[in-house]
Amino acid sequence: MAEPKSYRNFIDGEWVECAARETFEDRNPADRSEVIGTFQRSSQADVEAAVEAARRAHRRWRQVPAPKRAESLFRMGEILLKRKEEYAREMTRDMGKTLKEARGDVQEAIDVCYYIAGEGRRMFGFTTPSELPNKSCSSLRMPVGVCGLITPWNFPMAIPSWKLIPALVCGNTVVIKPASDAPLSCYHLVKVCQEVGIPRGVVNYVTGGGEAVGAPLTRHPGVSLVSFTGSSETSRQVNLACADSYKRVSLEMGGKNAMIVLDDARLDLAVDGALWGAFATTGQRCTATSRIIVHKKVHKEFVDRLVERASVLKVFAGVTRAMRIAREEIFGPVVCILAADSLDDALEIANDTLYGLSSSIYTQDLNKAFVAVRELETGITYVNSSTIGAETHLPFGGTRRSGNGHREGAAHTAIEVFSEWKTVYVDYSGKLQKAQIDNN
Ligand code: UN1
Repeated sequence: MAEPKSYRNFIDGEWVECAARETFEDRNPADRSEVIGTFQRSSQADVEAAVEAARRAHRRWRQVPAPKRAESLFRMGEILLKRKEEYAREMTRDMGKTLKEARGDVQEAIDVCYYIAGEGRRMFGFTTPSELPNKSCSSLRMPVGVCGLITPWNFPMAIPSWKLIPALVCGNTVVIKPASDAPLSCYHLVKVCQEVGIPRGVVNYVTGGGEAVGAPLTRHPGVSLVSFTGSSETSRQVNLACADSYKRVSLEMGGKNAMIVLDDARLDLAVDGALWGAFATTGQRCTATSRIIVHKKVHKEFVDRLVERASVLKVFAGVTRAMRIAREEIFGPVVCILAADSLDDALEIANDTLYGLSSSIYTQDLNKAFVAVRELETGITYVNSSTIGAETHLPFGGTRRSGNGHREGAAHTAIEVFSEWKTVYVDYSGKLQKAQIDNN
């Protein structure tokens, strides 16, 4: 067993102890006797130092041309690729997902780096004709400022990368607080930022609890944007704190994701998808399949097949939509099966939830698949595939209590989250021209 290491905060380019000089232990969830490391138990004073450093660094970082910022992010992808195995192994010890899935988590961060590196040379704005002669109109993307990033334990490298990398390419500086249950993968990500030469103060890493570190970050007047992934209840508190100080806030919350299996579905495929969607990462994904809505004609056969394959696991069949198990997010390897009479009935059941993150439908009928894509009120819909496995270059996020209208991942929509529009009018007529007046 390796000696537990002592990990520090990263503030203004230095690895420092927290002001209170207190630490907490990060233990291996598969073997609680293994201490992976001690991390700083930070508080408001550390948040303040980190925000101050980020504010100072922002003045310079925003002036670095975006293609240059992006080159550093590309190099981060190269380093992560080289260390994929090492970081995946450490992630497994840190938060318990299988090695194969941990590799996928690191890969997701690599994909984000490569994709966003290209954004450095895109980040498109718009030009449009003016209503007046000899005048140009355009709009540019500007950074938002200091971003407070608060990330969960279940995708401990992927989700920090969804937020950190787009924030940086847009010219923002950040203070990142990883989940206390799994702070190590985010530490690695921040180390790599340092290694590729991202200037001091641009990326700050502060560990500690939600109340002690997360809350002051959401309240701090020097923070312009908060991006949070976690439960709907904590998101509500984050949202309220951000409202007080007029911050932009992007929230990624839970799900109660439904998979519909119609009577013409390939059941072998649907059973494979159900097992993967419900039980991968032991169901600890916000995209996990937690309701399977099966057409009554194939209900018995589907349940038999699924139960046979999942016999070592617990499967809850014969559920009705009013039951708590069919309504509340469990975030564990639990799935419930509901019966439906028709596509319309299945869609109604699927939409009968407070959440709206992911959904899926298994059918061989293209017409029904497209109807489902249109009618399922979720941010993501899969056809003939389970509810998990989003790719980083497409918008990620949900409707209702799964999100607040933003889409992260690393898609162009992440650039929307982390940039501010500046509209520029250039009048080269050499005289005073009045919009809405002179041309009417
Ligand atoms: C999450 O569940 O919190 O789509 C994120 C997926 C992964 C990301 C999940 N790429 O399942």
